[in-house]
Amino acid sequence: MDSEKIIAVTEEYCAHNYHPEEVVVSEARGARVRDPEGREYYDMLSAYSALNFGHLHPEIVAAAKAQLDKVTLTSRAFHNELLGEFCKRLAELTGMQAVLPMNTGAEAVETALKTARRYGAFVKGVPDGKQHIICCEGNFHGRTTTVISMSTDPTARAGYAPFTEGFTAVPYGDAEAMERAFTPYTVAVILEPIQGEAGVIVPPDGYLAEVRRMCTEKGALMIADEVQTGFARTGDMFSCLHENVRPDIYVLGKALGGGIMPVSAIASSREILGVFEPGSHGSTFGGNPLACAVALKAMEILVRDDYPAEARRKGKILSDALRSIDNPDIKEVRGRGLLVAVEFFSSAAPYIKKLVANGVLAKDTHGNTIRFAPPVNIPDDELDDAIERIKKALA
Ligand code: IF1
Repeated sequence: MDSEKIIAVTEEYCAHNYHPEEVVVSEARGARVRDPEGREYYDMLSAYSALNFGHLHPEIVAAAKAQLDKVTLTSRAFHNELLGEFCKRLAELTGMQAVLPMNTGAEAVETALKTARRYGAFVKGVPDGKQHIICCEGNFHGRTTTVISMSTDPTARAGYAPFTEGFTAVPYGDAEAMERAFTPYTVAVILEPIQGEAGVIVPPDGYLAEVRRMCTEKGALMIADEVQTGFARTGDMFSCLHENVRPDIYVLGKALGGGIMPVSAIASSREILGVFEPGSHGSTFGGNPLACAVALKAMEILVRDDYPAEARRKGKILSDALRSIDNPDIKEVRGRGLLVAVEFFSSAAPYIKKLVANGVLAKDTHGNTIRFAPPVNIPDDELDDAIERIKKALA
């Protein structure tokens, strides 16, 4: 079928919970995708940073194919060969001791919230039902009802009440405001080291270290949601490392699945994850052998090919190029590593259309900001070509 017919069927039968660009991606490899008519595009969104390894990374595909000939799903009712290896490797990579595997980012966020509440009740002695968690204005942590209970975005909340209680949102980047929000029942702070959906908001230097200090002083758990910023995207293996901060809980997802399938997890200490006993939390697919095989290969590649250094190097090339564009409508270029945003004074929509017309796929957020997040392993010549096309579209 041609693009038009494909889009019509989708419009007819799929809920309109998105407003996608009118581009059908029918084939993809690396940083490039192709539509049914053979038109080619550079993917500068990377599925919101789930494609750090690009489309169909050959080694990850090979790992998936090999596992498909063995076993893909056991549930946690039985052991499988790879779960222990996966948890060990992810614990080492994060500098933590233990891991709880899930599937989507939102599930991992929910798992972190449940961990913190239980830790507060069972270990800190907070009366069960009084657990309090501090989050940040402008946050995006996923789409489940408890997670949007933390959201300050009316679009994410309208009509979904009643919400889960026990959250206080404070201005992002403001350490003093956060310090004032602590109560004796505060069991955790949850934040993105860089806010993605809010438009790639980079907090002031030292902010993460301040949050770490507060949580340590007050015995609250620091939960870093690195679903989008993790796995080299912002130029460090994890964005917290930019300030040498170790959170109590890492929330991880997206790129952990190697661009093949959903894989998420929380990584923490054995003591904190000790709040779980059999039957107290779980997931049908969490930790399945296919997910572990894909994630193990992805983690191997991240380190072997030094993705953090690649993100820093290419991020500078991209940011410098975007800053060189002479267009008075550009308000700011910001970001870190290969998570870069261009904010316009006017709507970003017309620029998105020009980008698509120039063979570049990107998406706007909050109407006036375009996020650029190519695969971290985009070849230099393709990055240069994509930049030339972006310059033409945004000039
Ligand atoms: C959409 C963007 C939105 C995330 C962080 C948890 C999750 C996400 C920091 C949940 C997911 C995705 C979801 C997708 C668009 C995209 C996104 F910020 F990346 F651009 F929405 F804000 N924590 N972000 O960024 O992970 O359950 O989706 O696996 O929902 O529109 P998930």
